[in-house]
Amino acid sequence: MSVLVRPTYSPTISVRGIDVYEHFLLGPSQMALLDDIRDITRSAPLFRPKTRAGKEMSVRMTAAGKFGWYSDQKGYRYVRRHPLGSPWPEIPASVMQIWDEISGSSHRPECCLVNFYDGDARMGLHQDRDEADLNEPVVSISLGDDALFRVGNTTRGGSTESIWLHSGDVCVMSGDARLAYHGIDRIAPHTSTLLPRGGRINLTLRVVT
Ligand code: MD3
Ligand code: FE
Repeated sequence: MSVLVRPTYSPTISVRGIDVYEHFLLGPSQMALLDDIRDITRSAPLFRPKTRAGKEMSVRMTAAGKFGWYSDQKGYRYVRRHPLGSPWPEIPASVMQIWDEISGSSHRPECCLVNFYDGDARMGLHQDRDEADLNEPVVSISLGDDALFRVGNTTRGGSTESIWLHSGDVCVMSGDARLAYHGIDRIAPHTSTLLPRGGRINLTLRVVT
């Protein structure tokens, strides 16, 4: 085979249409990504968004790209600046490469959301539907401690299925799965040594406009 042909990858699990590429990233790539994430959090520090009800979320967040995610009493929305006032840093080339290898999209992601979970953090079941084109996939990268990921249906209620996401796993949500309700029930502390002080980082890549 020509060396110019790109490798193709197959998901190792599919749960409700979400394709999971387990251990897609080997240790050295995970460490390189972590260095790039540290650059992001240096210029765009993690913050704790507030829900519309004014309660602080347990997940801390920041972002890279043209848009980041923000939430306060006015609700959830994409914004062009970090709450401290600066534009978001650029999406690292390492992260763009993963999108190019796995998304199947010819567009570039405009938002790389960085979610940080400490041992007690969780994310309730929700849909991601604030993007203009819901036919564009979402790619998610897990780093650090294992997380119990739950996925349901495209409408609220009904049955759900859960799987553990591990450091280096990459998920692709496209088609009907793009609108599935999903969330993180809990983190399993001390299941990875990637983050010196433990916890989990999730990167989600989205085309916003
Ligand atoms: C299924 N993040 O940022 S990643 C989110 O682990 C979010 O931080 C979780 O849900 C996390 O919105 C889950 C897996 C994931 C991400 C986006 C999706 C699953 C998705 C969008 C549509 C459907
Ligand atoms: Fe989500």
